[in-house]
Order: sequence, then C-alpha cells, then structure tokens
Amino acid sequence: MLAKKHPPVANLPSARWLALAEALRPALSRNDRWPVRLVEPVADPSAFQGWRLKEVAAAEALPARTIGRGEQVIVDFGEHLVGYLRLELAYVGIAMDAPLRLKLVFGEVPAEVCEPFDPFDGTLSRAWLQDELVTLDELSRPLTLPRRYAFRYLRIAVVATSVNYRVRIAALACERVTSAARPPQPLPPGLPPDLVAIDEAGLRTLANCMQTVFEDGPKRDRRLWSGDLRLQALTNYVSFADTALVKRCLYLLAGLARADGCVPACVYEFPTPSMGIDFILDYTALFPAIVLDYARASGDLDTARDLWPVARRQLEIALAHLDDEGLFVDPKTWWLFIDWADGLDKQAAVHGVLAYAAERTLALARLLERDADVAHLPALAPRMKSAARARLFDAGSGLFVSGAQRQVSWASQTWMVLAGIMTPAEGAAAFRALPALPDAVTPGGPYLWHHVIEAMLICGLKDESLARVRSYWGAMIARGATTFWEVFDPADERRSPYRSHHLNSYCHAWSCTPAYFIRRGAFAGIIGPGSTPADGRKPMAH
Ligand code: RAM
Repeated sequence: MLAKKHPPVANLPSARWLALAEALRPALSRNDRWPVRLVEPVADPSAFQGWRLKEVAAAEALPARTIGRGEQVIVDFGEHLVGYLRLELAYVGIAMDAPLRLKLVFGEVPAEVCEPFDPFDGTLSRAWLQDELVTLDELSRPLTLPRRYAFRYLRIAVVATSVNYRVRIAALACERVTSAARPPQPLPPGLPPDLVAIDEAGLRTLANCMQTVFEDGPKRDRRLWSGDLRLQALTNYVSFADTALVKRCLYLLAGLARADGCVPACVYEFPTPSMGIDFILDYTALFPAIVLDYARASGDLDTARDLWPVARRQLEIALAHLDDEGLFVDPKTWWLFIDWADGLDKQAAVHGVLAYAAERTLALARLLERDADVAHLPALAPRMKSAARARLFDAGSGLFVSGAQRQVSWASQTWMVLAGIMTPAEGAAAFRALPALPDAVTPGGPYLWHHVIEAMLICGLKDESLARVRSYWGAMIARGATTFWEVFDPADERRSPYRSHHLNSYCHAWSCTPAYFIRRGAFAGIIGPGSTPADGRKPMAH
C-alpha cells in the first residue's frame, strides 16, 4: 500500500549513501556441513505439524546405499543451515544409458519434506518453496546447485533412470554461508540449560539471517525489512557485535528513500539496490529508533548525524496522521503492521508506536545536539498521552481499547506501556488481567511477543516475562526448532499469514530476541542454575 504523498525532501544524498552501503558489503564466511543421519517420515499427531522424522541410519550409511526409480532418501543435517548444496553422485549397474532425473526438496521443518507442496494455494509465490528438478546426463562432476537454500532436511527422490542403473550418493555437503563470522560474546554465567538452548537457537536464527544484509528470513523473503532490522540489530549488539552490517543496512534503507523522504519498509539488494513496494507506517516511525540504538551501541555519532535528516523525516511523515487532539487516526492509506493476529484493530497500538517513536527521536536529537530541529516534540508527548487517555482508556477495566469497536488486545496495552502512556502499575495490572479475558486479541507471532516481553519488563513483571519466553520460544525448541519461526501459534501449528504453512519462514529475524533479553541481563537475579522452566518441562536437547 502506498503512503500519503509528502513534498520531496531536497538534498538527501542518496547516491553517496548507497555508495557507503556498497563499501560496507561484508564478505561471507563459508564452512562445510554434512548430514548427521538418514531419516524417514512418521505421521505423528503429537509431533510438530503432524510429522516426526525417525532416524533410520547414521549419515555414514549414505554412500553405501543405492536408490532406484521411485525411491528416495531423506537426510538430516542436524541443525538449520543456510548455504549451497554439493552432491557427488555415481551410478551402479550395467550402464547409465539414460539421463538421471532427481527431485530435491529442502525443508526447514519436517512437513516440508513429508508433504507434497502441490496443489498450492498460498498467497505468495510458489517459487519460494524449495524444490528442484535436476536432470543429469552423466555423473562425473559434482553437482552444485546455483541457488542458496535454507534448510535442515533434504529429500532426494529419483524421479527417472533407466532400468539399467541405480544411483549412489557418494558425498553430500552444504557450504554454510553467513556474515556473522566472529564468535558471539559469552553468555552470562550460570544460565539454566533451557535458556542456553533458547539463546543458541536465537543466535543461530540471527547468524543464518546475517548475510550481505540482515535478511528477514533466508528462505523467504530474503530481504532487508526495517522492522526486522531493529530487533536483529539489538540482538546483534549483545552477541556478534557487528555494527558495520547495521550501518550498511541503515545506509541502504536511507539511500533508497522515496522522493518525499519516506524510507521503504523493505529493500532488495539484487541486481542493484532498489526500493521495495511496501510502506508500513509503524516501521517508518520506528526508523529513528534504529539509528538511536546504533549510535548508542557503536558510539558512531557521525553516521547518526549523517542519517539525522532522514530519521527525523520518518517521524514527521508518521505524525502527519495525528488528529487535532494528537490522537492517531488510521488514514487507511498505509499498511499498519504491529502483528499478524487476525482481526486486530491497530489504532491504539500504532498510537503507542508513534508516541514511542517521538520519544526515541527526541532522544536521538539530544544525543546529536539537534534539539532545535525538533523543538515541537517535548510538547507533543503530553498531548499524545492525554488524547489517548481521554479517548482510548477504559477506566472501568483499566485497559486501553482500540478503534470504533473499542477492541481490547495485548498489542494495545503493550505499545501504550512502551510509549509511557500507560504507567508500569497499570500495565502490570493489565498483563495480569489479559490472560483471563477471552475476547482480548492475543499476539499472533514473535514480533509482537518481543514487545510484550519488553513491556512486561518495564512493568516489573520479570518472572512473568521470563515465563513467557520459556513457554513461547521454549515451546518451539520442544517442537524440534533449532532456529525460531516467523509465526508460531501453539494452538494452531499450521497457522500461516500466507494460507500455507509451507510458505512460513522457520528461521526468522524478528524471532531471535530471547537472546537479546538473556544477554542484556533482563532476567538477572531470577535466573541461575537452580531455576527451572515455568511449566516444569525438562530442558530439551535439539
Ligand atoms: C513479512 C516478513 C517480514 C515482515 C513483514 C511485515 O513479509 O515476515 O519479516 O517484516 O512481513
């Protein structure tokens, strides 16, 4: 959806910014990884999405096997990987007197290698699903596929041979690529094993998304989204500490701003950097927060100063949608994101985002000594607060409501807390009340859950926020995750915003943040070797 047009901003040095971004393109580190076992599908209603992959042999058994027409083998690489596949094949039989046709299916989760992709009814391209047909006339050279894949499982099926030969997989490797080359900073000591596992999956998620930009998901959409970048950058500062990649991404987004100065929600790198077609009001408003976080983490105030004109412009564009009293009113011309929850009314949450963004922008201005540029902001905060409290606060329930239907949601309370419009005491009462309210719209995915955790921490609900990290992200680990997912609804494991659980990304940028909370010490004082998962589950190995 295209945003309301604003007048062009003169003199944004887009070409210089894009050149700076190009100069910061990172080298990728490359390492081979090999399968760890051979598996076969077992339909199991108690397993994630109904499929379990049972070990049938160690990976060492693979070269001794032969596969004939109509047969298949599934290999498990033991963890989620992003990289390039290399296969060495040989034929066994009288002669290779006809080409070999293979089907290769890559899966981030078992369902992708256990279920057919077709008929396909998803709302995004079928081409995101990672299957290939390969036809080979002879097998003397290794087969390297040109495309990069995101996967843990690989199904290799022989579609056609002649009757005179079978196929042997002599060698199989994945060249893993990432720009997260240096080892992460050490974890706080004495962390219980379930949180170590959650941190590890969080960092693997982040590393696998760290390519030549911070991608949202290495399977899909494989591009830089500003909303994802904000959370990836925060986790990166306390782990891989690669501030140069954040800087590159900030310059890419800024360099690709529209004529009116609006930064797109996403950008493409290839063949040349270009602007994505989506504009998300909440992402736009939060751009200055990414610059502020970057400036604080890196100390690089020069870059923040360079980006200041575009940062303040994002807030200006977003605040154009406040009414006379300072309340956000949905102009219906923008994509408002906030979360994937169905039926969520976003007015209150976006109002909270805008107030939060205004506060961050002011903090950035102060850090850069550019207060004069935003002299109107100090007076705006109390206006936005009183408008929200007058028109969106329900004194009876103590909760913020949203839209004409006065909808109650986790999203609204969360962003009102983050904006400082709801007090920590009110927020604590709200977060305690919400689980018992059947009509309150619950979060639809990890992006909003991240903000819920952050808001709970502000409200002093340390134990509750830790319990949520354990019960939500821990539940992905319990279901076999080695990276965290784009969407996860424990009550509906096939839930997808794209009408296809195969299209969901299972290594997704915005889900990596438990590692951020753990590493920044958010749970200090309540975690230690004796602490156990809230639901009494045993920590899972993965
Ligand atoms: C999807 C991706 C991305 C997210 C946007 C809003 O396409 O999952 O991560 O930022 O939606």
